[in-house]
Amino acid sequence: MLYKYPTFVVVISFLSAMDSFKFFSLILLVFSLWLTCNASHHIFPEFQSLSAEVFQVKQFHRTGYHFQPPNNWINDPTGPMQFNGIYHLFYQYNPKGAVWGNIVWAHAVSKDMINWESLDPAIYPTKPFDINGCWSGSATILPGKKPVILYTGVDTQNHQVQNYAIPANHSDPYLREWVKPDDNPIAAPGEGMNASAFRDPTTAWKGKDGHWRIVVGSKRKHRGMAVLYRSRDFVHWIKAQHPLHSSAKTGMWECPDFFPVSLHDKTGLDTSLVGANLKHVMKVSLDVTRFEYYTIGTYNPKKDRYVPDNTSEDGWGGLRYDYGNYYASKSFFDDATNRRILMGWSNESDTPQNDVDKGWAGIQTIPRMLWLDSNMKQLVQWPIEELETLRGDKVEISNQQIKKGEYFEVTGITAAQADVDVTFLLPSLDNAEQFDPSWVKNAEDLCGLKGTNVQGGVGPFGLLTLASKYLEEYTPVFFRVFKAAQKHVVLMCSDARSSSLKKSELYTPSFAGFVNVDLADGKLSLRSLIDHSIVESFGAKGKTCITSRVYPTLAVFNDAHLYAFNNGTETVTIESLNAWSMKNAQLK
Ligand code: DQQ
Repeated sequence: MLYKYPTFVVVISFLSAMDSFKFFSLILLVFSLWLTCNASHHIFPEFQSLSAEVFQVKQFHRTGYHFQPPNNWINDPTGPMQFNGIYHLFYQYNPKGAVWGNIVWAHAVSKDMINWESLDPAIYPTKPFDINGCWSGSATILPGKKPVILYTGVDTQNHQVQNYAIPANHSDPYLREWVKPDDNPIAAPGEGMNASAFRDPTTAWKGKDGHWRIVVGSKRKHRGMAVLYRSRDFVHWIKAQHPLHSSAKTGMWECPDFFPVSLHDKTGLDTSLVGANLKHVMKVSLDVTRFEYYTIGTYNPKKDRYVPDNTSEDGWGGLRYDYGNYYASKSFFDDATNRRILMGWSNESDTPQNDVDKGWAGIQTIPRMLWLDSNMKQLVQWPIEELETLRGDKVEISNQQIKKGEYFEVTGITAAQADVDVTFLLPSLDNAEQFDPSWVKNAEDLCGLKGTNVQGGVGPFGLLTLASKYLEEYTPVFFRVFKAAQKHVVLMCSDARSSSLKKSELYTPSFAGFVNVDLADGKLSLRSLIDHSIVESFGAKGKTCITSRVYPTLAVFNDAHLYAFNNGTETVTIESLNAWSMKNAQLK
């Protein structure tokens, strides 16, 4: 059923009273300062070892099909791999509390990366070279089917060093037990290196000279860098004279990831592959702002240097895997299915005290397949197809017009736990709003300025996810099309400002990114994975992705609703909308 949106307008008009650009700029400024002051993991010693068992773990806002352990804090996915048909997810975990601290490598295994069985932690502090923490790293499968984990240990002097671990028993299909040989560490911060900025070794790649290479994230003053190491035997590593790549004023590079992508299709490539038919990707996680950016470029294996293409901005304004709450991601090549798979962590947007109260913090996002777009300038991501096995009841809508100011409810599915895939058909773009070139630098500000409530020409249109019945709460995910000099500019937003009645303590940004899409066919698609407190959205078939963490108070369980809306003057048509209730994943 279609509604003219009186209620919607009342609610959003109320919001719009506060919705001045200055106000949100101020909020953004305050938040940037807050983030800057709180770079790296926030330390809350008083909470670090408060066992979640003493608190009742609240199920409210826990997810149904995203990976979470039963309680406590989690962060980065580490060393994801597929070995003998079993997928391994290791992740940073605090066994003693719901804030960051006491970090070990927790371990879960799966046959499909959706249903997981948790095992005992694989790596935890026991040795002088990791006694103060077992931090992030990667897995490499050496010839002869020998997996090796490289990880950062925090040693007795609180220096970050790189270590290796190998399975205790290769014939255990789950590789439950890992051994840390005594010739660790394999790399320690040398003279002139910052011992607290030297971490997160990548998966290794092998050169034609038979030497393995890895990079380790680091910084020199404010220059972020990927320090290069080489080894013939995987045990003795020598630091190269120069980094594989570095970039001024980007600060500490955490969790670097470096891998090839095919120029021709979606097929994933082995990390060691070089040649003419591929490009390389370098992704880094920026500690200062807690977002990730990547470049597409060329790796010169002879010089061991990586140079980003001039179409990829190499710095703060660079392309992001995800413009929302997404960090410390890591990819791996799945040789069983020839895909490159990306895993990422979605942190809470709530206070540490709330994490402690609820007894858990952090979600792993749905694994994504990753490939190079046909324009060769960016990557494309899409939830792995295995997720579709959790699809239950389905609703289909087609050729439904939504006129200016209308919205309608998508009924018949569990809106708090759903997968929605919609394609909008746009009318003529003649009445799109004019794009001010100064907006190009900051999509998030633009979304803050022009949220769902500011009427446009073509858009805003999209979905209101996790919405309460009378729209007191909703997380809108939507597009807005602008007219620029030579082309149209498409803005995609996932705006958490209206996501919860509980406002004061939450981080509720108007996350946004531009979508580099050709609108010649007049179509724009949006897929959102909605799961109680997370909305993972994929615009234009995965060209722009945004994840939001939200904490509705009314739009929970069966009281959550899903709407499609249009607040542009131009009618848009839903060419097709397919929405599914999602079953729970099995998380044992
Ligand atoms: N988390 C790990 C570090 C890494 C950071 C510690 C990124 O190794 O740099 O838990 O979130």
